[in-house]
Amino acid sequence: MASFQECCEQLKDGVINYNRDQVAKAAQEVVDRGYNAHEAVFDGMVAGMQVVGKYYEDQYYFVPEMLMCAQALYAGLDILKPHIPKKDFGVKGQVVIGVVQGDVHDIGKNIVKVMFEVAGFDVHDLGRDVPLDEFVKEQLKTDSDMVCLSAMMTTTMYGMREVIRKIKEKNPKCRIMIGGAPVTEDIAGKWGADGYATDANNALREAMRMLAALKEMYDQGKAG
Ligand code: B12
Repeated sequence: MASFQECCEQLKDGVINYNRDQVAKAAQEVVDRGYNAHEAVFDGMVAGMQVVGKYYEDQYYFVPEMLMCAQALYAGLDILKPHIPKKDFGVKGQVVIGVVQGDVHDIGKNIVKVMFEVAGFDVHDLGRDVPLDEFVKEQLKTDSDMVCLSAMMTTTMYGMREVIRKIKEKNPKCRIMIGGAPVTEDIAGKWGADGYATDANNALREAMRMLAALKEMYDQGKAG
């Protein structure tokens, strides 16, 4: 019988070696044994993807390997996602989320989305490589409280600045959070984002803080 630690090792190793079957089997084992699916995502698969990034930097892996690693990760995420326990933190909201134009890295965005969903947020997912104006349109259409922008490349992250500017012009009350590997708190502040987080767990925490503050403003009739 595999321990939780062993399952995480299998998940990590399966992502690194782009072995979808191994990842799916270990993910199923996590579910069958009632282990914590949330922790398995981070301690297993995300940890594996960090090693993949290192391999790519060292030119040991190239794009085809990265792609297969991503596919292996998704095979596990599909199995684990429905078993991440729902939590009611008492703060809920409507959120638009997507990866900005030119960028197809969507694993991080999808993990952030899972965290929002388990907390009971209403998530409008625009996907990846999203034309910048789509964020503005979707926010207005859904009257969402918050827009979350993801970018994984130094070249694509500049699109965020434009989206922030346009959304703030149309609806100053909307809260905007940005994230992804090249983004820093400093950049978020300079570009006028209301929030920033380094990972999906902190993204949820930050979103709840922002939405609670927004609700308080509305309650006091000061919004806008
Ligand atoms: C997997 C991968 C790919 C896969 C993506 C598959 C997919 N469906 O996502 C594929 C093969 C398609 C790919 C392609 C490319 N890639 Co790539 N890729 C990666 C890799 C190895 C892992 C990314 C990942 O999924 N990480 C795991 C997730 C869980 O972490 P994460 O994305 O950081 O997300 C977390 C946080 O950032 C945060 N977060 C993310 N989004 C948001 C949003 C908000 C609002 C918040 C609050 C938080 C938040 O929370 C997440 C979860 O905890 C990285 C290396 C790395 N170190 O990141 C390179 C990397 C991102 N890729 C890179 C490059 C260069 C490319 C290519 C240009 C390569 C090429 N020559 O073609 C293409 C670009 C394609 C394009 N137009 O987008 C570079 C980017 C360099 C840069 N700084 O600009 C990296 C950093 C590799 C490197 N070291 O050079 N890639």
